[in-house]
Amino acid sequence: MKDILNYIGGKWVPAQGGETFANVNPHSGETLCQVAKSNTLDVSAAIASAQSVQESWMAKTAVERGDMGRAITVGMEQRKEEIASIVAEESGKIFDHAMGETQAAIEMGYFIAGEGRRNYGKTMEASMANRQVLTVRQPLGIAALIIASNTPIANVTWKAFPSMFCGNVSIMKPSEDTPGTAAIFAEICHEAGLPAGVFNVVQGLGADVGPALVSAPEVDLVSFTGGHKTGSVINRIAGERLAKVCLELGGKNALVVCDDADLDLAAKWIIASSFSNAGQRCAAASRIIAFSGIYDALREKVLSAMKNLKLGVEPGDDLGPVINQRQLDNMLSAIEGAKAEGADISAGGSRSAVHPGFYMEPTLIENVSAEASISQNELFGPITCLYKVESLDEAIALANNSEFGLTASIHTASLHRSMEYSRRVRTGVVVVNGGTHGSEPHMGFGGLKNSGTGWREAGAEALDVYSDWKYINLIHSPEKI
Ligand code: TXE
Repeated sequence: MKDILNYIGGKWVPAQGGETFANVNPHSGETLCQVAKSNTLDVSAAIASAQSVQESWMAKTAVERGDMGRAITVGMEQRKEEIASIVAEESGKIFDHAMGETQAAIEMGYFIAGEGRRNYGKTMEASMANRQVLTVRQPLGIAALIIASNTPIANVTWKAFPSMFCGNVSIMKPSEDTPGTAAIFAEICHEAGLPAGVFNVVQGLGADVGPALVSAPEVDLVSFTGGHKTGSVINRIAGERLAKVCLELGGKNALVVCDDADLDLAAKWIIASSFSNAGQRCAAASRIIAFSGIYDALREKVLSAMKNLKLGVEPGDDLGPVINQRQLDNMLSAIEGAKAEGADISAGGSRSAVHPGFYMEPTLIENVSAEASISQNELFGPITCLYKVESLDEAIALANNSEFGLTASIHTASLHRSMEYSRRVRTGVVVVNGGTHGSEPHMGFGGLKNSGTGWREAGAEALDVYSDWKYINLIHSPEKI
């Protein structure tokens, strides 16, 4: 992989301080390339570049901006193998999974491009005669797009396409763990003829460049995907200057299995939701809640399926490494903490030596209290906990016993149980007889409590994040024929 520079004002430039950091392959632990390690000077340069084209980009019609998004998407389609390879290499994903994510990122591009010929508003009549009102979406200005590493090309396009479509000029700060994915996206934007300065990429460590980007008075919107602790810091800093903030944060998602469920189906979805992407999904199932009558039978099915999971990044493997050493260390210490609180590690629990990279064994934990830190904290790895309940009420109370509220799933043959759970569980997404993950580009996504701040990204709902409504009142007088 070639060294990665910043993309500012349509040019590839090194960090002004001349520093770089290593882009590491989590599967092997090897350095892939060096990356521009930016500081506040680079952030200022990106802001100046964005400002220089803000008016001209805003002046484009929604159709023109949508068509530019389609040209970029076509470019992604033409280079999708290359994109997927970069995603796979720097995030430790199996190539087919990286390609699936790339395809979803492309679908997001086509979906938002289509909004160019929709972008619907409303009209309404005033109480007085000869006064008509129409609503139009208007751009916000400069958007700071700060993203995490778990699904890198999806995280790029979930923000870049709607932000650009709505008429904003954008500065993206990719995760330091997956810099190459945003870089190839910028290359494709450049090749598609996106005007210089409309989309900029500032590479670097969150602590070095994040605060400067978030606190800059020129930045009108901060859209962030990452941990709730970082999100809270961003919300405070940007909130103090009344900037618009959209936070897509973590989850501690519950998958409930009732005593009338199809246990083979439930076990299949437990494995997929808990361990695919090495559990690095905000929508991962990290709490499995089973009715006591089927607990042992379900447990056996899950444990035997876990034994067949293959770690690695080759075709046919099931899960790769976690993204970095720090995350792996966090998980291992969380497991030690759970054991200290009396939990049983029924499978896994250690670093896997199957490959030199940051591999965590798929882990199942039992006999842990709902209040234990491992029941409450998002670990973002292939670790899930199994709980026993006697009733649907108890399952719902346990599912809601979390500071997060992103997704939830229930397995049951009962329509009433599925509707009762869907109504009462405090999350943004509910799935019946499936996994806790799996939304699509045309569906809004987001959660309650520490999972978000009320916005929904993806779907047409994303336009509400990246634009504001204007109400235009037209008063016409009969005297002025
Ligand atoms: O996210 P971080 P990380 C959760 C998950 C994970 C935890 C940490 O629980 O264990 O977050 O993961 C940038 N100002 N999720 O380290 O630290 C940083 O450089 C501005 C759930 O990946 O939040 C990166 O680009 N920016 C989530 C981005 O923020 C700052 C997906 C995310 O980093 C910053 C990922 C600062 N002060 C993690 N500090 C989901 N919803 O899926 C860091 N950053």
